[in-house]
Amino acid sequence: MNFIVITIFPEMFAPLLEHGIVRKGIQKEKISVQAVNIRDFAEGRHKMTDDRPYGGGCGMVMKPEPLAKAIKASQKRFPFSKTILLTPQGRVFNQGLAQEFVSLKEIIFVCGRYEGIDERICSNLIDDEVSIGDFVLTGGELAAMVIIDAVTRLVPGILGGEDSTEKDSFSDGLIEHAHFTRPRVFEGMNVPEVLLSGDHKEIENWRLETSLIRTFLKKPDLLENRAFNSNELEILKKWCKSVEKIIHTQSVSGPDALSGGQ
Ligand code: 4GX
Repeated sequence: MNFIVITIFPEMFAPLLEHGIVRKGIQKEKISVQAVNIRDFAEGRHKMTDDRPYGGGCGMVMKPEPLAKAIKASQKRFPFSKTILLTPQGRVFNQGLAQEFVSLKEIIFVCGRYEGIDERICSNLIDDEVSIGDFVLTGGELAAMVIIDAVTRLVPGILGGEDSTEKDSFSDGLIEHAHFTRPRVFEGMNVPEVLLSGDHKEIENWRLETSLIRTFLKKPDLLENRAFNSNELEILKKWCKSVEKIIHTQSVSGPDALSGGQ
């Protein structure tokens, strides 16, 4: 997987490339990230990359010529690439898009600054517009980094345990179960007993059940269109029975039965 980022601030990408999984991916030659400086394609003594907007108004717009040259040079180097503009107007990035992007061989990210880029760039040189969320950044660079980060961890052979990306939240449509590590007691709070039992089947069950509960409480919409497997259905039926039992107790003993002890 090869990424090019087109930017006026190529140095911003160094920290992403020097740490953690992205660095590991580069070392293992599973990914590459190259920053292309738009200024290198600018003309004149000042190498200007922005200019005042036609029609007036505040703010600056990125000039089309250097940007077009930078994009064309990158597309020439990456003939099979998709060119993506980071903009709040784009479709919102999510895990599904990350999975879509990881199947691409090459991606070119165009990072705009100021009020944006000259409209005439969009019509011919941009394949797709993506946003990382409904808020306004000062430039596309952080958005590109977010996407590179999320896509990189899906590239096969980069994360240690091959199945750990498949198991984590969203990839299987449920929120992840809780995690615990040593010490056994932290600030008076215990690790759930079942996790110390060594019974792997029970542990798997507990994880699935807490996963389902957390999804039900925090993101119930994820359960609405889900095709449940038999283990999951068992757990849902168990809850159903528990709830029915509670309701049944009420109707047999009457509403006053519970306040009797007060
Ligand atoms: N998710 N921004 C881009 C300048 C700009 C505007 C229009 C091209 C076209 C953002 C986001 C984001 C702010 C990056 C405006 N460039 N990018 N920039 N949210 O807010 O991706």
